[in-house]
Amino acid sequence: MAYQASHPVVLRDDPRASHDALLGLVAVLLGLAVGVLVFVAVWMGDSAHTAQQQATAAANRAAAAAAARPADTTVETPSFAGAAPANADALAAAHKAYPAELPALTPGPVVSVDLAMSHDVVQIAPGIKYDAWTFNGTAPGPIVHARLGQTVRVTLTNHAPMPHSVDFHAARIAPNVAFRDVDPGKSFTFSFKATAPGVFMYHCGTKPILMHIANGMYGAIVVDPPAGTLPPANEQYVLVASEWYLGSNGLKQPAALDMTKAHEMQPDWVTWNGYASQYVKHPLTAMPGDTVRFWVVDAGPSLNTDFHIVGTLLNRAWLNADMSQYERDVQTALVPAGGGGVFDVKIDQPGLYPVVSHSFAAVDEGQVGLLNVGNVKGTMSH
Ligand SMILES: [Cu+2]
Repeated sequence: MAYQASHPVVLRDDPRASHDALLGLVAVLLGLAVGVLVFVAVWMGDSAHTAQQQATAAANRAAAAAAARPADTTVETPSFAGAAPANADALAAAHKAYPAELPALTPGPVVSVDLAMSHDVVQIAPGIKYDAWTFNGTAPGPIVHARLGQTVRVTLTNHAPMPHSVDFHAARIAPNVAFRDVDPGKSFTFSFKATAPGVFMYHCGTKPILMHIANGMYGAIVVDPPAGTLPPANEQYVLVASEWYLGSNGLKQPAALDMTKAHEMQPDWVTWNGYASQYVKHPLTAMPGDTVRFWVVDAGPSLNTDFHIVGTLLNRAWLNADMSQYERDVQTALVPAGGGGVFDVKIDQPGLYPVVSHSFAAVDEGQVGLLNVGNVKGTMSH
């Protein structure tokens, strides 16, 4: 894989730099004051000993004053979690939710996937703008759906001002060839055969990969096992979990990535399909007694998802998207960063069932949606 020569650096105000400069200035001024004291003492005929005592006393007072100052409480990476404009509720209602429905299969031996890579401002929560890097203009990129044995032909076109690439976890292929960087203005096509069923992540693999994934370059590919081998499902939804690390609140100007927060794994927002809580306002739907299948990918870049649906159990859990076997009646299933899982629920009682990561910090940061069973009215009180 070609390494990128240079990367944009997110410039951050460094409060310590100005703090240090101020300390330096105080030190110089103190030094001057001491010098003047010494000069005046000598000039007045006082002994050098007295001047020294006075200078020492002045220095001691300065040190005591410095020690008495409150500790430096400047936060280098403030959290912007939960930032919201006054009309957030109206914006959430007007937001067009990312379509979570599993798209139809493509007939024939080849599934063609066109991925245009570009830099776009996206919304990641009501009123929160983010300078994203995307596949086809959205984060996550398009959901790809293939059948085991089909050939997936991927065409990348780079409209961005820097190299990007794509890494499909569903592929068995030499990554130095297929996942290579594509320069700005260039196109590149590669193909792989879908040799394992499940749900898999795809993402930009250009270094630093943390930066490219955190900025929005990821998506999901579902590979169906042979027809008739899975229990039938009435509804099928694809959910991609991801974290967002913001350098500003994103209210007026789009926020850019804060790499320090990304390294510290301290997100501001965690989302299903790229937008905080979008399926609370625009719930996923099912009817009582339906089998609902969730194809879940955790795009990270770094945090796992603890998949859980409040008010039910996962009737079937194909953990790690191993479609050869499933566990029954699972309460919470781990979907690791860079991994996937497939989960069936069958809910008989009408109601609103929250779909969450049971790592509840993530819920507070937006990783929650609702499954509305039976078209009930209202919303969750919690
Ligand atoms: Cu990239």
